[in-house]
Amino acid sequence: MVRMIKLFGWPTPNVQKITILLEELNLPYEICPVNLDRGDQLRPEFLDISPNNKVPAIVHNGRAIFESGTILFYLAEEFGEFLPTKSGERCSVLQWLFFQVACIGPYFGQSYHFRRNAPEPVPYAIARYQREANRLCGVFSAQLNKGTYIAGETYSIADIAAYPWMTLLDRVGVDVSAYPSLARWLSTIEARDGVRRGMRAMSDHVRHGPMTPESWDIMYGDAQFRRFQASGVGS
Ligand SMILES: N[C@@H](CCC(=O)N[C@@H](CS)C(=O)NCC(=O)O)C(=O)O
Repeated sequence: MVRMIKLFGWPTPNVQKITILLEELNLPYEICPVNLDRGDQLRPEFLDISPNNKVPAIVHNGRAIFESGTILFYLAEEFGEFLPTKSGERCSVLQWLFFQVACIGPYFGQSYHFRRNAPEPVPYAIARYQREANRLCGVFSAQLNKGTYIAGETYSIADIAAYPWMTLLDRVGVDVSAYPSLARWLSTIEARDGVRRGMRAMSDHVRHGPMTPESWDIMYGDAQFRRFQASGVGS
């Protein structure tokens, strides 16, 4: 019997990776919303589960796991799908999974931030992260010239990790028409039922309208540091 998985999240690309995998695996799960605009991610009870104050996190069989790449790896291992067992193929999936969490996520995230959320325009940062987002799409697209999926002919957690971020190309300064293999891959992935369900899973919680000054402070301002100042860590 599958014990219910608790998913702590908010409708963001890193959380959509997990809802896609859960839907693809047809697993029952309970969504525990962590309202990032309100600062739920900074509450002590959430920090016990996710010490870096970020979503996603899961709790399964009494074990708390944070970092989206680790959660994808754990669920694929635990339920025996979307991660090959043979060492060479497995390594190929893991390298593209790590490429997503180490490169695509952070650089796309910064490109998005400086284009949409920075308090003042910083042309160097906008150009720097836009160029890097484009360079990474070049790497991804070149790999997709060699196979249907990012790690070859088998759909895997590496595709699942990349997809939600690749739906944001226009917001990070990338014109998808410059990357035909990436455009072809996007259509292949978005046609999957599990992907569609996973992308919609938290749509009831999407914020409509701009960020308020209070939520900006929570996400990017002093609120991120108060707990360290209060405990004396890092002072
Ligand atoms: N490396 C982390 C990144 C997670 C992350 O950046 N989550 C964002 C939303 S996409 C978040 O929770 N931000 C809240 C905050 O920074 O306070 C992962 O892949 O899980």
